[in-house]
Amino acid sequence: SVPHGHLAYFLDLHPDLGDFRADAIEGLGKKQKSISPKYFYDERGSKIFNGITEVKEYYPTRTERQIFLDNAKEITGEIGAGVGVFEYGSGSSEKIEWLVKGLKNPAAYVAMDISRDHLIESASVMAEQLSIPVAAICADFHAPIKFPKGVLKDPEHWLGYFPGSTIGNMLPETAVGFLRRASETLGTGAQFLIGVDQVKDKSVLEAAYDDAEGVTAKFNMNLLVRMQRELGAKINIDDFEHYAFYNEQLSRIEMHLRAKQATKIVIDDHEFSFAKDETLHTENSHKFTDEKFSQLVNQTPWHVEKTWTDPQGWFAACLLSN
Ligand code: AVJ
Repeated sequence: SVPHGHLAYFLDLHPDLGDFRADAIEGLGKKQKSISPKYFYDERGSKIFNGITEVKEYYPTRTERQIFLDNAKEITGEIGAGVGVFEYGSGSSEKIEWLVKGLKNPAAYVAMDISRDHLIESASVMAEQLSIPVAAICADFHAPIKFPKGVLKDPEHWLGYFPGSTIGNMLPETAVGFLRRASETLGTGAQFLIGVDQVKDKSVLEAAYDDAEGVTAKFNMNLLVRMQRELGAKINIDDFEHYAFYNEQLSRIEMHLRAKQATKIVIDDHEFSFAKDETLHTENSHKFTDEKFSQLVNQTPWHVEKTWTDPQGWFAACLLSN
């Protein structure tokens, strides 16, 4: 059993955490070497990511926060009374406070996260800080979820909350699957408030993913550090460099780890050679226009109800209804 302090409930759906060793070996064996960005977020990686959100060039976090704060009245008005808030990825009280404070009689806050420890920790803090029932569900983004019956009073409707443009990490077809699943989870009459990073000048995008302080580089390089430490991989870390560029065709930032010279990575008895300039693809971060995002949403039971943006149009808060 899991200690859950003041939580209304703690539901553990035992998400598949993935197998770093198997996935690294498989990904390094591909023609375009690749690995899932989910492996960025060990304890050190999560700390470095928090650092990214504070660097000058990384506009998404602070722009989204400003959009929420500037439009809180209108957004919460559009959502209405008595909703249950379901956050994809357990948040911090800063990310949720404006919402819970602005909503009329919110019924509950339920956080979902794949990391059990992180979830229990952050949901417990929320339970102390929010004056509404707080529950937690340990699950994967893509898992179908049935809310436990009879624990919390049924909300008027559910509001999904997915800030940060994390949806941009998904390939378009994966995002469609995710949104369909979310509609099933949240039920009919639901809404979904989602942060969506926008297409913009290439130089702004590329600077956001290659900041002068090198925080993003450190975040990316942390994957190699993790492979060394957790998998006993033999890697000459200095042979690699952070590489981020905007792929205009696919409207996405791609992050790679690029070999500065011919080198290799050895894991167990697997040897993976890199030619000079060959890369390990570590992340995609898709950027959207209103039109492209609507096209994606319209392949699911959702439609875009309303969109708020900042004066530069760099980021959008989209409210969906199903
Ligand atoms: C957490 C996925 C939204 O794509 O902007 C930041 C991750 N990667 N800098 C993003 C990230 C490099 C971030 N998301």
